[in-house]
Amino acid sequence: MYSKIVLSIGGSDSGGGAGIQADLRTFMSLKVHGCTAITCITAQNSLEVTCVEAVQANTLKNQIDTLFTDFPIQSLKTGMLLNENIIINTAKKLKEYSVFKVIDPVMVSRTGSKLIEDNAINAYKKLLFPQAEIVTPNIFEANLLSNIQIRNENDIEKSAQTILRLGPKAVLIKGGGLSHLKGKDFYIDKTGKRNWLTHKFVNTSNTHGSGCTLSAAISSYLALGFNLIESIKNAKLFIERSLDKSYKIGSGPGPLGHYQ
Ligand code: PXL
Repeated sequence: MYSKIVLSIGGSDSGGGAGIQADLRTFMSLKVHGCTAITCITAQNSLEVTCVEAVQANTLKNQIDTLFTDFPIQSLKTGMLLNENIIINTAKKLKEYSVFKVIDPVMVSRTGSKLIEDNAINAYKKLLFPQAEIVTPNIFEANLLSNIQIRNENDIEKSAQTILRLGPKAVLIKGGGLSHLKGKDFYIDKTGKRNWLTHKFVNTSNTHGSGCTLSAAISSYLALGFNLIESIKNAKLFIERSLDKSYKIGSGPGPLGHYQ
């Protein structure tokens, strides 16, 4: 029990639904030990993000180094990195550590909140994607990363190919932002594998933090020894179960129910 260790590098969601709070609940549910390096603090509820403050560069670096000095971490995920500076510092630090890296390029939430500064996107592409085991954008993020307007499956496949050329070993584009593609994600990797992965559609508006939960679950299964495709399939089943148990706490979309 809890013999594997996973690190989440990302932002705090004061509402407890997304960000590192969702990641920690995922890690606990999947029985891996979760630790965190916090990049920024958001003030938010289910309707809006009202304020964001970045953590100082030195504090971020120290969180990462201090953890790796003592813990045999198997995998990590990055979530909300907010700005170019944080991305540059994180990428530099992560080069020193050879573990599975799941990069969730958090830029726009599914409800449309902007979670990154505009000039930061290039740093993601240049510095973090080449280190990634997998990159997991939603369709809005895929659009920004590939400059391809996404309306259908064909656009998603083209966008995934473009993002794969930026250097990650694999790309998973989450279709959930398009109503006819809920639960359908497109996978492509460097070995030439490509596949649409589907899970049961769960009819709920309580999806806040589903992207964070998916990347946290993929990194957990990688730490537990599953290969990448198995990790994604297991993570999608976990999302399905968590959506089944999602609940409403405010006026907007509620969080997933990770406890099962
Ligand atoms: O869902 C992406 C996300 C990641 N990290 C934090 C967030 C959100 C969305 O609200 O608040 C901290």
